[in-house]
Amino acid sequence: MPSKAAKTPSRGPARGTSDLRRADANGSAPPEQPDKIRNVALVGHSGAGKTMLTEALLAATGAITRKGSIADGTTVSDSDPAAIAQQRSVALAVVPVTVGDIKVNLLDTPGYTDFIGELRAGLRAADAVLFVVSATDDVDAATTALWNECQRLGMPRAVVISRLDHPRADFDAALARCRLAFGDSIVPLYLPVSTDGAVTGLLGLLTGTVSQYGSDEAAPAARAATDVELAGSEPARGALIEGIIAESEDETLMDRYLGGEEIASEALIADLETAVARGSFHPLLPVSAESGLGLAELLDVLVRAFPTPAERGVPTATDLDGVAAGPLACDPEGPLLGEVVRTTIDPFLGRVCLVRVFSGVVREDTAIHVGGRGMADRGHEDHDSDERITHLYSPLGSGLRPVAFCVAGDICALTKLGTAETGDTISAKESPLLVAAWDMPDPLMPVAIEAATHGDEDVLARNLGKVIAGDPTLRVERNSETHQLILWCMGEAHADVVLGRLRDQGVNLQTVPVVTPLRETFAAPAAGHGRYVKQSGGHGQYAVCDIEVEPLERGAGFEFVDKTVGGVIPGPFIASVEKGVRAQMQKGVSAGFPVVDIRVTLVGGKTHSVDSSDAAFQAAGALALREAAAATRIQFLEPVSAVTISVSEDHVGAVMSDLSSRRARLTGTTSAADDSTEISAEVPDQELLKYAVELRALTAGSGRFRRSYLRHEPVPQVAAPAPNKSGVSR
Ligand SMILES: Nc1nc2c(ncn2[C@@H]2O[C@H](COP(=O)(O)OP(=O)(O)O)[C@@H](O)[C@H]2O)c(=O)[nH]1
Ligand SMILES: [Mg+2]
Repeated sequence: MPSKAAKTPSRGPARGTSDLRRADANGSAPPEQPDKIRNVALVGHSGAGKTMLTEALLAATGAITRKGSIADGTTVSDSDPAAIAQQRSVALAVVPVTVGDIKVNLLDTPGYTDFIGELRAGLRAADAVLFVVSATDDVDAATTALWNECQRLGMPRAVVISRLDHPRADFDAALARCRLAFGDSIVPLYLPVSTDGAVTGLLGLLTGTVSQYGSDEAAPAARAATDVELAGSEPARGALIEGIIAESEDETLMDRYLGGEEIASEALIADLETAVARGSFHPLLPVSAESGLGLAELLDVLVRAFPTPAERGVPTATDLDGVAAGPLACDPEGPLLGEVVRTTIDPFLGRVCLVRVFSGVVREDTAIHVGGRGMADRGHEDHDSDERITHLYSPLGSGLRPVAFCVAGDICALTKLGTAETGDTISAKESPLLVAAWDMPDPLMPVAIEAATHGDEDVLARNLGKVIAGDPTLRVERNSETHQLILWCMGEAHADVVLGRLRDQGVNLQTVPVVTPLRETFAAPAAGHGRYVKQSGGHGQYAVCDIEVEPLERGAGFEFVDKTVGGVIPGPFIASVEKGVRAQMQKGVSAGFPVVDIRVTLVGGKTHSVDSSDAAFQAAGALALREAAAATRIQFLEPVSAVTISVSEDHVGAVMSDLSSRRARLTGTTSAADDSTEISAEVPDQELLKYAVELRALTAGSGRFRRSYLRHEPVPQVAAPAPNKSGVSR
């Protein structure tokens, strides 16, 4: 049990106007037991109202005195300059609210697909998920896919229909859309009650009482439902009770209910709470962040029905040699096990790591082990180090409040850890542990960047490392053929945020068109004469060589054959010719791309006893290759990738016809278990530059794809680059 008491609440770095409203936010001491904690991820479409709901829950629990607004950029969740600029969340925000003696960590996730890395981090830290669906909009495919994923993982879930105060809000239609998307197991606990077309109250289906909301946000007045209201809600009440009874562990209930017995609502509520925590029952609640409608009811569900961290358990862990660790539980007395779910760079505090603690207690002034594995392909080498916790905080949006400890089940922020990166495991120094790396989606949209000036290159290199450390959905590549610096991003909005962060850190950079690493080869055999002769004044230069060039099969590389006779070129200079040819191949003979798959045969030449040199024969070799290239057609080769696209049945046609416009070669389709189809194709990389964005547009956000480099193939004449106009920066 934590021995130290929490410090007097003080505040993190002041940032944005929302800080002014946080004076008493989250002022209580951290919880000491996991059963006093709930971790709830808010997920759903961008614009569904997650951030405003979070803000309204903060206000409803007295943590802030006044709600901020999205338009003014004053919410607790969205204080990032990029979020304010984009008018939507771009990062995960942890916002604790206190309900009685329970701390509910709300994990407000960004809804936009580009920020799926932030969503993953939120899910990793959560024990239950709240799906926020706007009463005015459809449920998008990405949200449905996430629901199905939570279903597979058995993650407890509830749904709120938000923005009910909106003039276009239609609860019944929204409920029908949720059922269509998530299945019939979605059952409302409350129905909205309207007066003159506006929603003014909530009818509790189990209690038969109505919470009547006034014009102000003060606590609603409770009253008994009228007979008309009760009659109107009867079908929904019946469905709810049957749903609860079907999930109840008390098997006699169904018979008693069907036999006409009135089941006590307390018993039903208890069964409901158990079924929600187990993940087998999914209640739906109507809310309005604007009017405060449904917030108290929602908090009640979060606290009473959502599982405690102890009920959700601990991810499996191993020791550093990969041997399974002993059984772990969400227990403050257990060995320390936590995971860095997010890393950001704060201009004042440096690296800030958000840590979900699974077992044990994180305390100030203790030695810990920080370890990470399995992310080498994203530029995160496997690493282990022992560090010391010097600064421990409870996060509130981007604000931080110092605390002395953080128990199993809770979420804290650690600063001053030199090596910790997203996905790393935090454990006790004397018994280091590792939890398995999580699946991170592959960034598939390349963005080429350059430092604006030579002087900016160092600043860019230094800060790039910091940005990568915090963002496992970003991959950095220095292309060895085009020499471009490529940031692989999830999409354009993600790229904007990444570039914005770099610019904020003082990096002066610009984006440039991505150059596809083409290669050049000879379309037909050709002969080249290389004559490098300079005999005016001083020491002369003399080298002449004749070569024949033939194309080889794909992947053959380069062969050099000497067929000269009679020593017309002395041995060392033959090697010089080869060197010159190779150097020219690297530089290209037409558009600046490297030449591959040719055989060069040296057939003749001339030497001068005084003026011939290694340098002269290198120059002659290069010249000969250029001459040969000029005498024939140069064939460009382009990289082609094997692409596998996973898409729902109704989008297969659109994806197929789009593929045919991308010069793709279909190699097969298979149908997967979950109603989706996998389309395999070979597609030139040139056609995939924006596919991450375009596939999303084609499939209403539901399509996914993977790609891997297959081989270089001839570029059709129409798609070839203009000769000698090199787009390659060297
Ligand atoms: N009328 C009304 N508008 C809302 C409500 N909640 C959110 N909004 C607005 O809907 C937009 C999106 O809300 P936001 O919370 O950023 O959605 P998020 O992307 O899910 O976080 C913003 O313009 C909000 O002001 C609500 O309860 N009522
Ligand atoms: Mg948001």
